[in-house]
Amino acid sequence: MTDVPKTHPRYLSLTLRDTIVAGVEQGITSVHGLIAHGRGEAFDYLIGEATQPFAIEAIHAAAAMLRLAEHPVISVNGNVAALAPDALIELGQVLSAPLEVNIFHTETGREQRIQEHLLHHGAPDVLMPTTEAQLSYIDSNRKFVHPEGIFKADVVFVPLEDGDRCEALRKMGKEVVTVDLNPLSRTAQQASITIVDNVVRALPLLCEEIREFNNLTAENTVTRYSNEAVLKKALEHISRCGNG
Ligand code: PTJ
Repeated sequence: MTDVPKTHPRYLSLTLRDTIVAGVEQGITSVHGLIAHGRGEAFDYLIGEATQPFAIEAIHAAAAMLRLAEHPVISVNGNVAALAPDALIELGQVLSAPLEVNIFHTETGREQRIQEHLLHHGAPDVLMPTTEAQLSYIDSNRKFVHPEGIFKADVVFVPLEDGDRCEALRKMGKEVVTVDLNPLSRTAQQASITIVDNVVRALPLLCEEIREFNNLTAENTVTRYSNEAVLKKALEHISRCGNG
């Protein structure tokens, strides 16, 4: 790990960089994941490296949607596995939902290493992609899913996604909850609910919100939620920052 001192003004951001680099070194994160992380960092900088009200609004709706789901599933790629394994496991526990490995960049053994990493962190079980169940409308490695996991899910939590699968899942009639720092990404635009925040900040807040969840107002929360309006607020926030 880095020798950056804790007093460094960018200590947290630099520590996260170390974590993602360690993910690559352990063979969990794809080397492409470093580029995705850098893009995320740029947007995080623009939103002020803090959870903003538009993210809180989306987290509230996401908690309701995930709690109302009959079969929610948490999709895990190489970036999220490295950045937030404990929070992913906690989310699985509060929702009683399975974690499922699903990656875009195929590399021998990486899916197994992600599975082992999550089991090592205390996940009770981790579903793996299969050839038995495949998503429609998509050609990449992401189409291979587990029949009892993403294939069967009514709501899929897919943080840091590439747009294709989000679109495919929506076409298949599933709801998608994502976390993406870029409000302009295809995933952000196509998901049912987009939390525009860093996944390391958003996941613990989402778990907390689900724990304090009020069943009586849940349906209303989901019905009233507008992802378009929330993304607009995120973009307005970014433009205000840009204008000083
Ligand atoms: O492990 P794999 O093979 O499935 O690959 C995972 C990545 C993330 C490399 C893959 O899904 C990919 O290429 O994603 P994209 O298309 O680069 O999109 C990633 C999105 O996540 C971008 O919009 C980034 O801004 C955003 N992002 C990056 N880091 C974070 C983030 N959003 C939230 N929190 C972050 N820490």
